[in-house]
Amino acid sequence: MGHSAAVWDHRASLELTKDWNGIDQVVLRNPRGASARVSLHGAQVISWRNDRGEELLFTTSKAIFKSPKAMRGGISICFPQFGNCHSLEQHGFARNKIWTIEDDPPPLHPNDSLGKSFVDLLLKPIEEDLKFWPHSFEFRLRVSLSSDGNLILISRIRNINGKPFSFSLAYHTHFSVSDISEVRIEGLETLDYLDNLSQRERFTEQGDALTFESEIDRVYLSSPKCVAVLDHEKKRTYVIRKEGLPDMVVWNPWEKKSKAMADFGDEEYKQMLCVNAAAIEKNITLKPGEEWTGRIELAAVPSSFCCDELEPHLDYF
Ligand code: TA6
Repeated sequence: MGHSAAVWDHRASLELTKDWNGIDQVVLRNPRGASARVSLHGAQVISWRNDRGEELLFTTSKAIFKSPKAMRGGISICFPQFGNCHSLEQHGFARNKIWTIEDDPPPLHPNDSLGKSFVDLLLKPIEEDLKFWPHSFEFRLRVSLSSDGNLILISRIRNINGKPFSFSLAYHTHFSVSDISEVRIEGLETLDYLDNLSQRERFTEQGDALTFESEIDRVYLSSPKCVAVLDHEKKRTYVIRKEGLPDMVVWNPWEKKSKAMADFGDEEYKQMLCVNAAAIEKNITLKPGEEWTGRIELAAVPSSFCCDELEPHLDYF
C-alpha cells in the first residue's frame, strides 16, 4: 500500500466521539478488535483494550471531571515538568489543555504509520500559557495502535525559534493489574533511584525483581530500553519499550495515600501500578529550531514472554 493509500486508509479508520463534557475523543481500532481511546483533553489515553475487549489501563471509579484537571488514570502527558520544580502545576500544563488533531504533520518514519491506526495531536502555547512558561514550542503526539494491539506514543517537541528552553516529560501510565501483591517488575534491578518518599534521596536497587508491599514513589535512573511488568494472577506481562526516555517512575499510593485522594477509591491501589517512562532526572534542553523525540511502545503479552523474546518488529528500539 503506497503512502497516500496508507494515509487514506488511516483517516478512514478514525472514529470521533464526544465525552460527557462534550470534549472530543478519538477511538483507534485494529482489525483484530483491539482499541484505544484518546481524549483531546490533555491528549490523554483513557482506554487501551486488547482484542478480547479487556481494559489494560487503570482509571479510577472516583474520577472528578472538573476541567482543566486531568482525570486520574490512563496515560497522561506530563510536560514541561514532572514533579514540583517550578511555579507550574505538579506535572505541567500539557495534560490540562485541549489539543487539536493535525491532519498532515511533518512525516515520521514509514514504520510509524504502515499497518497502524493512528491519530496525530498538536499542542501549541496560547498567549495565556506564555505568561507562565514563556517558550515557543510545538508538541506533536502520535498515538497509534499496531496490528498486534500494541499501543505506541511518539512525542516530538520542537523549539520554534524562541530562546533555548529546558523541560522534563513523563508518560504517566496507569496499568491495570489484578492484585498489586501479585505483580513484579523486571528490568530495574541494581539501578540507582531517587526516592520521592525520602526527599528524592538516591539509593541503589537490590538485585531482585521489584515487588510491592507498601507505598512506592521512585524515579529509576538510566533504565533499560525494555522493562516488563508481570501480573502473576492474570498471567499477563506488560512490556514497556522506550526510546529517548532514560528514567522510569514507579508509583503506587498504597492504602493511606489512597484514602487521602478524593478522586481515588480507598482500595483501588490494589488494582493499579504506575510505571512511567520519563526524562526527568536530567532536563532536556532545546536550542531554537531543535526537536526532541521520545517514544514508548506498550505490549500486553502472555507472561511467558520477556523483553528479548518479543518479535524483532520493534525495529526502532
Ligand atoms: O511519582 C508519581 C507522582 O509524582 C506521585 O508523587 C503522585 O503525585 C502521582 O505522581 C500522582 O500524580 P497526579 O498528578 O496524577 O495525581
